[in-house]
Amino acid sequence: MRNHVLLLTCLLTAGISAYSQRPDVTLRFKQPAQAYQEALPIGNGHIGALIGGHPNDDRITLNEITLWSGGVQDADSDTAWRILPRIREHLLAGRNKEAQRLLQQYFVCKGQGSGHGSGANVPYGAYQTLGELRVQWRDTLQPWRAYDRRLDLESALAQAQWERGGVTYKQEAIASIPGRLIAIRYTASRKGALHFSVSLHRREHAQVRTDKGRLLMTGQLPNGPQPGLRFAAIVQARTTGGRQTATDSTLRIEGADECVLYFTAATDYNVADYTQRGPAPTQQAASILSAAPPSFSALRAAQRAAYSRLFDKSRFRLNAAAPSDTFSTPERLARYHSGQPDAQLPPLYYNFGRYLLIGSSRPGGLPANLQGLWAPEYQTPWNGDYHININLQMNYWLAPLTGLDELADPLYRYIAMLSGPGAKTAKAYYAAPGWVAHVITNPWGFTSPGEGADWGSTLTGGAWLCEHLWEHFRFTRDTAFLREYYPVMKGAAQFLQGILIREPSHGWLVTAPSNSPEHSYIMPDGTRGSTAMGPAMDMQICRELFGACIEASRILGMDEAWRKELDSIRGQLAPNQTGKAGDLNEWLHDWQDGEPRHRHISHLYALHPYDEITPWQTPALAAAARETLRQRGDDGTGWSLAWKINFWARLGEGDRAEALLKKLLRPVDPVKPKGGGTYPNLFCAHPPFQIDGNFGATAGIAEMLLQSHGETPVIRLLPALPSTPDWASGSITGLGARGGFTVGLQWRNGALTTASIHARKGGPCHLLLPAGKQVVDAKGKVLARSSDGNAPVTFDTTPNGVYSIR
Ligand code: FUC
Repeated sequence: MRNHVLLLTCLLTAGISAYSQRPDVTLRFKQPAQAYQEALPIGNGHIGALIGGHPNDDRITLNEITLWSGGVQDADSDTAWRILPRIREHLLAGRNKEAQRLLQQYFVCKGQGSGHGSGANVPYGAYQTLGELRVQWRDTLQPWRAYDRRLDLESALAQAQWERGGVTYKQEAIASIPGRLIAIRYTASRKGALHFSVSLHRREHAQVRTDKGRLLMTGQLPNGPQPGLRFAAIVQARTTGGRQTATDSTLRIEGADECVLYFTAATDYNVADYTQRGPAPTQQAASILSAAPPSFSALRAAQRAAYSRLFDKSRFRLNAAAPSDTFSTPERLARYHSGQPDAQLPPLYYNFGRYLLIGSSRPGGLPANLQGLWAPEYQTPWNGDYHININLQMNYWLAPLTGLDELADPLYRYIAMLSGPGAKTAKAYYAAPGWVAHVITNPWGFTSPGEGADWGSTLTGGAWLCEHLWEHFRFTRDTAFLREYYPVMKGAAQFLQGILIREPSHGWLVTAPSNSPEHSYIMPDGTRGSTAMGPAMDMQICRELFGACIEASRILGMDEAWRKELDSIRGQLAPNQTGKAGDLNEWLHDWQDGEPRHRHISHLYALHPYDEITPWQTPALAAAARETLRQRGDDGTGWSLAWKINFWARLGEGDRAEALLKKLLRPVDPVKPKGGGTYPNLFCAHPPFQIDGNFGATAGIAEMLLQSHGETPVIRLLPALPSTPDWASGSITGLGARGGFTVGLQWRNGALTTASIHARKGGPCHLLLPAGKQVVDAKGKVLARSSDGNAPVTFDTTPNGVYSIR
């Protein structure tokens, strides 16, 4: 104990100048950021910044999550439904090429769609940077030295420190939760040593001026040729000592002892109704940033409390030591890649993934986009949008697993929002009831097919999103939530129900026309194409959503007749099939892959995220899934690697999952990125930067340690623990399990030692209890004992009851 106190005192007095870091919660650099993939992200779900910490000319990227160009448009081709019978005739007769030709001609969106991924100046729009906050220091002739920069994930504080001319300078930045403020404090070891100018920049569509001593940026983004969303940002400086002056567009700080820069921003995007405009952004920003904002310490204390409440819900620890703590994060990545151990990197990645979700998703805002909310670009890659053939979904896999359910609220609302325009799209293309969303979506309610028939016509995007509504219920047993969102699920199911046709060989019900996300096939006659009927993923999504609606309607006591109908249809859907090569068929037929190593492995949807295939319930299909993964290989884009971690975890193969995690942690150069991996600041490299891989791998780590699957979910402790020394001993708290449980675990030498289960709702708990273990309640009463560790035990729980396994 005395040693601990001593150590703590040393650490506290050393501040950040000592080279100590907590390797599972610290990102660390020895240089200012040269590229944004070296900068430190901070955010509160509404606004965010990338802090580079440059001692001469610091350029801080600023973001606001609703800052989207483009606007509401009608991109539905209203008479497309007339061509549907002809497309289907071709498909039924095996003339896929003709079907795809018609699709490209009549069945894509009206207008320019996503602008081929560069839609900033077309109506689809793009998520854009708000601009840059520039801090230019006055005395830069002398070089800086003793540089240190770090992000502490436990307190969500980004700091940089350097020395120049015998003075130590320090920059500390936080994104205030629950406020919509970012605050950056500058201090120096000598009084009166702060001299710099502060300015705001945006390359286009903005004006900056000073207003009552503050910087005010206002602007309006384009909606194609029309004016679009309006925005405003305010920067205010509060100094202690010295002088602060404002010129036309710059704040000058001279001889200050301390300076705090406050930043806020707002747009007139209306989250409650995207077709309407919200209040004027300038007024919104002015009301957030009052003339006398709270002190940095007050903001920090409030932020710390609000942040810790979320971050501390789950903590993951591996007991093996990290290498010497003098290494920076990029050095650690390089060492790890060269095969040197660093058992603290997986926990760091896990903590960072959760940190990023806390920073980019917050009730009342939009969901985390392709870059979360951190983007320095005016034309973000793929418009930084909401791709719903994997990417948006992957962003939220971790939420129910790692104690961050409440942060998925923007996603749930977004799904409900899409169901409005999606009903119009369903009529326009399929003359079908319910709603549909295809592949690309934006905050302007875009649900039409994309502009390319080969990729843009996957019709299960919206239905896949509904999985998140159902899973939220499975994890929380929150019936009020289910009642609220059931109509959205039902609408997506009604659409699918309305478009199923019978394929000629077996009479199975299939979707048509669709495709398997972004992949292509080669038919036996050599025809290459994408358009198909009944791709495996569509059928799995139908089974999952229909199953969810059947159970939900039963729980809610509604729609009895429809439930029966769905049940009967569900049994007639084309099943999962294994091909002659032993892998799972991606299409209705055993066709060859257009790209055998393709990044999407959509037909394994049934293995993850859906739990239709599990090694214990469907061993033959699990073997086919394993073979599919073998054929696809272990390489891929960032998110593809992350998905593979989840697949291997579901197959119970911890070592493969760890191997994939190691691949994902391969260092990627921001300037010359090549292949999937990790940038110096741990942002996932598709490349380019896409945050889905960060979130997906965080979920994957959780899946390695705890799973809960099946119609009556059975909790499995350590289902895919790697056998390597790094993972041999450790602990994790706060993992969510289906049925309304929160689980904590400890293990040593690869075996579970103890676990605790918190029954949030109460009710029966089904658990695969390891051999030799028993379940006891808070009073020590034994509720269940394991026999051989292979058969699940069931015990009753009371609401808020806590149970131990020992
Ligand atoms: C999907 C993927 C791409 C990329 C894009 C944003 O379409 O196929 O790899 O991640 O989304």
